[in-house]
Amino acid sequence: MRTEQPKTIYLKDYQAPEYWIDETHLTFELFEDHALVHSRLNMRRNEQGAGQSLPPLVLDGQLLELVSVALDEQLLQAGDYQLDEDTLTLQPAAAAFVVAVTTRIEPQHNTALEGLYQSGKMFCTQCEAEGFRKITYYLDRPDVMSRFTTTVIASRDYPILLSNGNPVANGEEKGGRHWVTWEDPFPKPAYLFALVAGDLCLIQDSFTTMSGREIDLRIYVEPENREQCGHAMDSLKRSMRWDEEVYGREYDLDIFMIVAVNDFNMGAMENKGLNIFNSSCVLAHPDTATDLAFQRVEAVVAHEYFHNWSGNRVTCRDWFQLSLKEGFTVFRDSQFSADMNSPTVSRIEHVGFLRANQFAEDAGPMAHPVRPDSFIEISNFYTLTVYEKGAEVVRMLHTLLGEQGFRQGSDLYFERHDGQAVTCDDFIKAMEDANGADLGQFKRWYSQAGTPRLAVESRYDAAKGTFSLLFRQSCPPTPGQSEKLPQVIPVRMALLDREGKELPLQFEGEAAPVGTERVLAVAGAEQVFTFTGLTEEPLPSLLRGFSAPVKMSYPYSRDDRVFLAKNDPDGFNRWEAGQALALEMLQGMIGIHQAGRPLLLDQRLRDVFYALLTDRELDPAMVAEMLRLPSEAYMVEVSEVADVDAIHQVREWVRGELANTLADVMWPLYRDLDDGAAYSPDAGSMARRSLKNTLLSYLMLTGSQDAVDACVRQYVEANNMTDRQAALVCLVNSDFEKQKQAALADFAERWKDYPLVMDQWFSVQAACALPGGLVRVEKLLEHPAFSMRNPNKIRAVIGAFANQNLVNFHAADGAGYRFLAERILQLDPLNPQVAARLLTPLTRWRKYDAARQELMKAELARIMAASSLSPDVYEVVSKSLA
Ligand code: B3K
Ligand code: ZN
Repeated sequence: MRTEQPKTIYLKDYQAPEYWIDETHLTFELFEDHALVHSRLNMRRNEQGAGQSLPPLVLDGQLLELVSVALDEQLLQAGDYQLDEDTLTLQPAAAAFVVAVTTRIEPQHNTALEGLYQSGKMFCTQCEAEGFRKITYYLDRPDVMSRFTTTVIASRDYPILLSNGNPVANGEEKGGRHWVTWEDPFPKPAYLFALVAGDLCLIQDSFTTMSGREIDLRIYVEPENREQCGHAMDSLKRSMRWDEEVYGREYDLDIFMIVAVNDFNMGAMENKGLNIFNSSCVLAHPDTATDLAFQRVEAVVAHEYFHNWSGNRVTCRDWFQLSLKEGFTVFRDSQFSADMNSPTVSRIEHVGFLRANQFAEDAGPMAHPVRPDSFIEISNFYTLTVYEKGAEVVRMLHTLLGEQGFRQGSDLYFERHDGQAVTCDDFIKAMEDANGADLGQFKRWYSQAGTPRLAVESRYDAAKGTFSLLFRQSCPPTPGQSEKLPQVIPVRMALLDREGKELPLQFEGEAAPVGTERVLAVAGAEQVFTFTGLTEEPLPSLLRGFSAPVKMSYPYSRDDRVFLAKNDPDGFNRWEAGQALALEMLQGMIGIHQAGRPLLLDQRLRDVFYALLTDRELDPAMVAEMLRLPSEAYMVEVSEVADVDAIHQVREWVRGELANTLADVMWPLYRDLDDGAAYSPDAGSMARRSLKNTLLSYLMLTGSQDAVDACVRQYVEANNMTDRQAALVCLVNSDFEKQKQAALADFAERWKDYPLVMDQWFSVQAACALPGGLVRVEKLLEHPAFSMRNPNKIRAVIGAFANQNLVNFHAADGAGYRFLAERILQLDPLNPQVAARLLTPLTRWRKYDAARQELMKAELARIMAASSLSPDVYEVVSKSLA
């Protein structure tokens, strides 16, 4: 923890490095209470832009004990170098030289989980973004790429010793110690370095690449998890095949390894040839993991694998370009998930998440462009904007250039920049050059923060048979950006007739209609598109598939929305119409509720639901999505001033009304779906479980004995975790105290030895909106399975409470805010990255009423006043209060 004010780093200050590191030779001696790291760096001056005299060599290093440093084999004395908190400075005497450094570190005390640390007994690393400097002194920046050779020496208690690349030698040492040397032939930045040492079991498989090379696939886990790796392995093989087929990308090393660790700050890390994963993103067995967890494992395995090209072979010049690899790779993994599952449902889930969460970030004090201009702590910029909005930007390119044009662009990008560290401009340039396109204006998506608004109106001229769409775009100010320029917004659309059929589309000036769906590239602040040849006024279906991350409005009547929810041939827009209908009604009812008047449900929502429940032709997963009302988080996001109590009460009341008036059609459907079939992980079975469990949660709202009996039976008889957990959620959120306690006790007893399952047990309770949430959460913190050292546990209890349990977290007395602030202050000295992330709900204070604003700000101020904050927490708190 440091005392001086953290510095801001600016993109505009970027300068190429003064030295390169051609080769990096590392030797790790691992002991129980410390590790020695010996590094030998073959360095050379960067001749580009070089002046006469040799500049000093400034190596990054943090929390290191320097044991020795030598330059060209000469041991240096204290006066020969300068050492401060963050750097080691030497003066080279020649343009090429060798630096040899030994540092001593204590992985067992590394609670920040960055650099080299211990998770349980296992040693592992996390170096992105700037963790390598906690291992040894280095040029810890992504544009310095080096060939690594790594030797790991440890006691035989650690039989598995891993690093990047291929194992090239191994041997025994005296005293029961042994060693393995790994060589990675691909130059890489230090953030992709990895090391693992532990007593792990191996699950092995192989993959034959498109050119016929045989790749050795290995998943290493702790022995008790051996049975839970099949899904990750299958997902890996599917990802490898998919990247060959869709992007023409082949794997390059002979081995690909995944290691699962229990203590990990995020989901996973794409280290070259040695991906390290949070165990929650590897392990999946039907008895212990829900369908959602299965899908997450598939997506994260794919994401990290795809990084091998979009991230590792072509990496980022500096951390401002983070979205170059993250936005592109999230886009790639979402395409993969769409291909492996239902594309429409998968898009609906993505968009739901983006709108509830990224839009909120874009409207808050931490709003930043996809390519930020400045940061204090880069760890704070692994955000939804960089990842999710970044992926939407790449998706828009795909929409504008088309499948083939996009592929030509990505081929050129990979070919042109293989082995380089590049920028978002280079990515766009490749897309431009491959397509002869001008993306100059499009690039504003990288530099302007905030969610654009797109207001659409239409005019129908019966006499001329024309229909015009008028688009007006604007973008609200965000911190540091008061004025915004128009962006290129691709609007995928169709025009529907009275039966819901798509009409042929002919622009004014075109000789004949072309197709029934178009992408309109809205580029002006105001722009009109006129269609001709129309004999009746059409109903537009706009922004299909959410073709741009904007807030679009069009003056649909409620009946229009009902019509679209029932008839739009585009599945995504059917869902969207239903959501918009429900949202509009809910918002109206919130006003009525606040005025103290009785609520009444517009029958049209019930009619839409009835149609969904009785149409057996529809995909059950799609029906499940359409039966879900807009989330509380999304309702907060679209509120001017969010009244969380009213949102919760009105939403629950509407759910209850729907359940009570539709129970007669829900029951037979539930019973049909609850057919006791053997568990299967395929998409069709997942879809049926999704609908069944959505129905169960509605039926439980009727409060009937039949419902609770069905729920208890489902809990007891379930042959998979999806059904069991869904029943548990319903019981926990019900007033059936006896059944609830019985299920919770049973669950805890049954799964006490499964940390990931216990995470579910924690989060189901932490998210329960019934009164008394804070007291329950405080009790959960006392549970022996809870630990402030394990990020998964922190997210399962504190994270679930603050992010998902809105009514309890926002309790009017501010107790929820105080609780969170206290936990953050407690966590910051241990793990600043996770502490800073926990702050998110407090940063959204501007969304709430004056009294809550004051309470939230007071807690932020209390954190700010604490004596020694990490730069991570300091940055988020100071920007939130600014
Ligand atoms: N690249 C890593 C994220 C590292 C976060 C460091 N604070 C995981 C991923 O996006 O694939
Ligand atoms: Zn990533």
